[in-house]
Amino acid sequence: MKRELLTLYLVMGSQNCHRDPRHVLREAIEGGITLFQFREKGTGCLVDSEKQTLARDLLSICREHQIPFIVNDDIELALEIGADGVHIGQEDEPLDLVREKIGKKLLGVSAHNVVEAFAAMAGGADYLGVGPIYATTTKTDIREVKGPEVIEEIRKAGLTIPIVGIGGITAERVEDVRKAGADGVAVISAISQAVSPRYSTGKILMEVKKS
Ligand code: FQP
Ligand code: MG
Repeated sequence: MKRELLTLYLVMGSQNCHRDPRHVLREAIEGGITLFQFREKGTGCLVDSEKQTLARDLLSICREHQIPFIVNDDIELALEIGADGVHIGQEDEPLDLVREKIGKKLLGVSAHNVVEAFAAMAGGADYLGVGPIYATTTKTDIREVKGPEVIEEIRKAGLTIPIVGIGGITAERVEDVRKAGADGVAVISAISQAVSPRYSTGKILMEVKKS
């Protein structure tokens, strides 16, 4: 994959939004996100047909603007709607099995340390989501906060695979995450909870580009 796709990665589900997620996604696209992950998970999230309908709506918005659409966890949904890829964590379906199911689609894998990063790369991940870099309240079942240093360690170990940092990242923190060796940043709240998702996206994008 092209590393530039990871420049500003929006991860989001309806549970993260005060407003219609379709509206939030459109604004984020106008602001300049480069990749989108549909993560319908946690308290208040949609399930079954409602989840599927929202996924299809957000996919078509992404398609209108040539933004690749990744599905978190739910491989079957990704295949059903024709998503561009999936993201899985250490507690999700095994990597080899997922790769087998999705073929050439994009495969993102969460890694929390150098050992997991090597294993994900060996298993055929296209990119790594590394974190939580900073404290976050979006996800409750999280590992300990790592700081940008974990990305530096993975780079020092010789891994050149595309990496996006995730967890509590704001515009002010982008520079440190990039300096550590990340190709880009993934955010949920910084965009989905913003008063103006369009403005916040633009601000974070500017920080990534100048770093
Ligand atoms: N990195 C990214 C990405 N997306 C994610 N969803 C995660 C990490 C976390 O399985 P996981 O993945 O550990 O937890 P959950 O399924 O609750 O999200 F880099 F792609 F932004
Ligand atoms: Mg997961």
